[in-house]
Amino acid sequence: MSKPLVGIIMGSQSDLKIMKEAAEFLEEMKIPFELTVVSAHRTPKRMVDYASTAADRGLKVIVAGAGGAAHLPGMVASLTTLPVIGVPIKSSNSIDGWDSVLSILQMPSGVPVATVALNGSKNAGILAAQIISVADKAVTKRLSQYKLSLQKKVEESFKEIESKGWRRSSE
Ligand code: RP5
Repeated sequence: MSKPLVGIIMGSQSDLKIMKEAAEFLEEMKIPFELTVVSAHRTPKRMVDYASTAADRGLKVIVAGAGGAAHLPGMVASLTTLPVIGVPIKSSNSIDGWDSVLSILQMPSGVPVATVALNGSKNAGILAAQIISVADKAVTKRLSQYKLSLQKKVEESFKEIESKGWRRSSE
């Protein structure tokens, strides 16, 4: 099996229902990844070990998801030079989701985390694939096909809507 290029980590197993969307996209793009639970608050030593060895283990990008007081993505970013994509998760301990969005988004200058939307794990997988594609033409090709499929879906939807004969109000 090929060595993982993307590390997907999350603060709790309860995050998996959201985080699996990143994994599924990477599978679709045939990008090897690893997926595990690393908690900033409950397993801090594991977090330090994971983040500080990630680059030497061959990972190219880390996707980190957490809810509530979501410190995992930022702390991991402080321990590695790899790009870190943060996924805020609306979890059982979230107030309304803004708590984890802001915890992940509002990083101090010098320690960026590329933050996707609340529960936006699929976009995190897409962004990770785009980072990998910079040095991998086969992934670039698969991503182009994916983007084309998005375009086709919208084309089909506007053709269907327009076929109903509705007109714009200015016409
Ligand atoms: C966060 O607390 C985790 O990332 C999760 O989103 C949330 C709740 O964790 P559990 O109580 O479900 O383990 O650290």
